[in-house]
Formats: sequence, C-alpha cells, structure tokens
Amino acid sequence: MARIKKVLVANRGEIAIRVMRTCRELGLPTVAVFSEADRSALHTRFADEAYCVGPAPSRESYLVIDNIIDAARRSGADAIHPGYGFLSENPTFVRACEKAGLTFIGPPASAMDAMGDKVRARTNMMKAGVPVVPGTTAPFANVEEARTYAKSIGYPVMLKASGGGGGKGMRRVDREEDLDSAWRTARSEAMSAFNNDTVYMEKFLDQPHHIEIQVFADMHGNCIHLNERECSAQRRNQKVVEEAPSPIISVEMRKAMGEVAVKAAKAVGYVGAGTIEFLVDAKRNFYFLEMNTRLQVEHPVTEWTTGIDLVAWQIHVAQGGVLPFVRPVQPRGHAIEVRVYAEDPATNFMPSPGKIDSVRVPSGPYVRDDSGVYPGYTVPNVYDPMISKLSVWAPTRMEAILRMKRALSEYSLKGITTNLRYLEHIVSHPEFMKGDYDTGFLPREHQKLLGEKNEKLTKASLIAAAVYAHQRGEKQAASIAPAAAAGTVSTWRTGRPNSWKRS
Ligand code: MV4
Repeated sequence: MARIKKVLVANRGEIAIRVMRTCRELGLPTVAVFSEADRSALHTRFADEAYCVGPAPSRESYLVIDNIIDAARRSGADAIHPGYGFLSENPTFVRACEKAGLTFIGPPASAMDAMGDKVRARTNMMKAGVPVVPGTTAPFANVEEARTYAKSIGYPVMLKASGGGGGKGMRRVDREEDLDSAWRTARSEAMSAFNNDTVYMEKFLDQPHHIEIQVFADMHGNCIHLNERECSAQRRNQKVVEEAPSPIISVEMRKAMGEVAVKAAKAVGYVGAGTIEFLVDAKRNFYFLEMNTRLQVEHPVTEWTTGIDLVAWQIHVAQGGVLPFVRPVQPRGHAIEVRVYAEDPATNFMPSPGKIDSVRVPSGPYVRDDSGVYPGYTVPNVYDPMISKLSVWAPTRMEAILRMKRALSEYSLKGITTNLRYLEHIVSHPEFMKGDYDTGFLPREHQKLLGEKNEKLTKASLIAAAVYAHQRGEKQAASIAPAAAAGTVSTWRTGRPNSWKRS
C-alpha cells in the first residue's frame, strides 16, 4: 500500500480545519475545496492550496463527486478525507475515488452499502447476533401487513424510513386508528427525502438514552472499540451536548456494548473509524440502532478520554497501517463537548448567519475549541449553522462540568446570535449535573433552558451537584459546589478570573 503524500479534505468548516491540523502534524500537505460562498472561509485559507468546486449550494459544489475528484487530480492529492456529512457516507463517492486511483480515508463502499439501508443493517446485525430494537427486518407489502405487525408488538410503534437515519423520516404511532395516515405520510416523506419509500417498524422505546460506541478497524482484521459516548442531549434529533464516558454506563455494560459493537463492525468488514449507535432503555437493555460509517462530530470527547488522535489513526489505517494496539483502552477522566450554533434559541433556534464582529474563544487547562470562524468572517446562510465545538477534559465528571461552565463563561462571539447561553443553562441544569438525563431531557426542559435568568436554577444546580458529588463519593467535588454557591470557592478550582480577590 503506497504511503499517502497529499490529502484533499472534501469538507468545510471546523471539521475541515480539524483534519488539516492532523495532516500538518504528520507533515502531509493539504488541499481545500471551497464553494463560491466559502472563498474567504477559514478552511480555504488554512490549507496549503485551495480549489473552487462550484457555486454556494452544496448540491452544486461539495456534493458534486466529479468536481471533488477533479480538484484532487489538479492538485496532485493522492488521498481524500471526507470529514462528516456531505459525501462521507456515499459509496458511489468511494468507488469514484478508487476508480481515480485515490485513497479514500474511510471504510470500503461495501461496508457503507451494508449499513446505509437501515432494514438491511438490521438484518445483518440480527444475523451477527447483535441485539436490535424489536421490529421488522423486511419491508411491508402494504399497510394491512403493517397493521397486523403493530398489533403483534403493541403500540406505540415507530415507523422509520429504510433509506433514512439520524431520525429523518421517523414517526411515532400511538394508536391503531393513527396508523393509516402515519404510514402514508412516512412513505411519502421517505420517497421525497431518500428516493426510497421503504418504511419499517420498531417497538417504540420511551425516553431511551442514545449511547454510541466508537470502533476502529484496520485492513488486517484487527478491530477494537474505544468506549462509549453519551449523546442523549438532543434537540429535534440534533445532538447538542455529548460526553464520555456515559454517566449511566457501568464497567460491565461498557464491556458488553463494546463487544457487540466490534461484532457489528466485523460483520460488515469495516475498516477505519466508525460508530455503532445504540438505544438504551430504562432497564438498561441496549439495542443496535444504526451504524455511522464516518468520523463523527463528537469524536473529540473520545480523543480526550483515550489520548488518541482519531484522524491520525484514520490516515494510518487508510495506507495499510496496523492498529497500534488491539486491546480496549479504558477511558481516562471525563470529557464534555458542546456544539456552538449560529442560531437564536429565543426565536425557536432560527439560524442567525451574518458577520462576526469579534470572537474570543476560551482556553486554559484542558479546553479545546474546534472552530471554523474568525473575527470579520461572515457566517453564510446556506450551510449547517454549527460554527464550532467546545470540549473540555477533567479527572471527574463534576470537574468537567465546572470547567465547561467556566469555558462557556469566557466564550464571546459578537455580531451574530448564538446558543452559547442555552448551552450554559444545559450544563448547569440539575438533571444534567445529576447525570441521568435521557433523550427527552432537552424537549422536556425547553422553557427553563431558554434561560429566563433563573437564580433558583443556578442555586439548585449547585446544591444538586454537591449532593450528587457527595453521593458519588466525589468528596473533592462536593467541597467545591457549596462554596461556589457562596461565590467564595478558591480560584484554582474554577479558574474564574480575579475570584481570588474575594476569598
Ligand atoms: C427510536 C427511539 C425510540 N424508539 N426508535 C432514531 C434516530 C436517532 N438519531 C434517534 N432515533 C430514535 N429511534 C425507537 N424504536 C428514539 C430515538 C431518539 C429520538 C427520537 C426522536 C427525537 C429525539 C431522539 C433522540 C434520540 C433517540
């Protein structure tokens, strides 16, 4: 396998820059692709060279396979990193790269085919002995079959698009009389969104946790897992806050879910970085949901708690490298990531594009900001409004929460509206601090989290923290929280500027 010499990053924003940073550390020249709207974007400037691949709309630029391949050819890049989103899970793109003699830094097209169709993925997983959410493994011929099946597993049920994923084309059905209309709507939505009207059915799991396992495989049959990420803090199926390890996963569960995740990856001949998503119910049963055949947005919390640069491993494996070790890596400490969006929570999270007048990002011990913006940059309104990810690490979960609160308090972005205050309210919320929040948390607490500055919430969250930390035997953290409530805790524990003057 030839060693990679130059990497084209077929993406934009924070992930393009993040990938380029590792390439630079490895001494690999980088190539950016940009649309007309991204001519002055940070990733375009960050790379060693940059090629325009078309007009602003993604479907005319970042998603045009021939334009991406052509940029690789013109630049002399011999490998392509897809990032996440865009073409990262498109088997046709993988085959086009291979046909052009380019190394695709990711899984083989066959693994994407096996996991891309959700009904086929479920069938593959059942064959491999992986527990899946109770439901169908073959498309229904008609709504009658669907009605009969729903009766057999009992309402509520979940209708899902086989060509979907990530919650797109999903409908909950609570009663038999609602099935016909839900069935018709689900099929038409699936057809328009995925050009595939196949709909399958699962037993609805109420308020599950959304927990995913990072897996990594090389081309020599080695496959390991790199523990779990807790991703239940979601709004409209969009992750907002992620953390590792999960506060509800025991050592035994981690081992069991990790082994199942490795089995799932091996069953489809996976290579590279991948994520197995699970739903975990109130009884802590876990079920395969879907596999993401790409590097995920939230990968930094795994990098913090394993000390591994996942992009460096992706490049290593893509050129035939052997996994550096084949035993599971125990998570070290605790990491939390929040997604910073150019959107206004007060107007139902409407995107808030526009010119950034000033930005000051947090820093200090164990703080990481993966950003795609800079002062003076105009956030375009044609792409996903996520502008950066802020992640922190600390020895314990409570200290990671306090560090995240401190870092968010430092984060300053002027000129556009962001969700920064909303994020502060999430990590200060007693339910989050207690650590047993499920996928219903953000919708359930929506009004409180929107942030009428609620002193009671702040005090309650700190008292909850103290009680919880004490219960968890984290005496050290417990000794912080009450003092923090009185505003007299010592500097070194919260890093709040100038607080030493008061204590
Ligand atoms: C479910 C579910 C409950 N029961 N399936 C599918 C895609 C993934 N991103 C979320 N999905 C879910 N599938 C069954 N049978 C709950 C979720 C779910 C969810 C659903 C709606 C809104 C937010 C959610 C967050 C996490 C999980």
